[in-house]
Amino acid sequence: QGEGAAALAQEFVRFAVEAGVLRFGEFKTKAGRMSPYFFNAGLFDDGAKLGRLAQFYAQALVASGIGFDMVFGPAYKGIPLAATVAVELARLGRSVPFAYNRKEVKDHGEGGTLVGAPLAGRVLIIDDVMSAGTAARESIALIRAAGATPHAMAIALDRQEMATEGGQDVPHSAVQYVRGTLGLQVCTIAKLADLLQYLSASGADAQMREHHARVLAYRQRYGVDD
Ligand code: OMP
Repeated sequence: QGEGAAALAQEFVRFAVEAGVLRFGEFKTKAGRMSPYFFNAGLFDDGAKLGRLAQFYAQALVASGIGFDMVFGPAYKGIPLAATVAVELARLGRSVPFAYNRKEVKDHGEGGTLVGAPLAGRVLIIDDVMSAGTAARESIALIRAAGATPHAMAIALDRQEMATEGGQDVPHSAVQYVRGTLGLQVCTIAKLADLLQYLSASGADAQMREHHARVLAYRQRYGVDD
């Protein structure tokens, strides 16, 4: 991680905490773990926050140097993300085609489950959080079925914790699996290590120190090495 990316990650964590999107407490994750923090991207719920979020994705993408021919937003949460990121990329002079899927199969009108530009070339999938990687696998299958190439993924937060397979913990994260086994490039705005750094830098605040200790304990139990 370069200096610019590290600074962007800190700025993003601060933004997410201040927006109430990244919260501390006790939360149950999809994998059934009790987590001391939770990132709920659905709470970027006004125009200003959504616009700022899209800027973070676009900046991280440009800095990553990842090449792609179009963006795809998986239903439902990926749709506004990919749409706003496509707008932001165009603003930066990099307009690319945009598509998304619907979960329901339509039996009238335009038909099919894909909306927007035809899937073609190197596709960038835009999603919020990767935990176990279930959503990623679905998008990849859909893009392949359309004859395009799943090339990269952009996510806001990499939780850097063990993925699960058949209910069992495995010693790698979903991001590591997507990179290593599926061969996609992954761009993340921030990861668990950035959250820990943010919390330790806020150590003058007793509450933040407590959050830091809890998140650290969580990482010791479920975290993976970089
Ligand atoms: P996978 O599709 O298994 O990678 O899990 C991603 C999903 O986990 C997200 O779409 C959310 O439903 C959920 N999630 C969060 O959104 N934020 C978190 O901090 C943690 C989770 C989670 O349940 O692990």
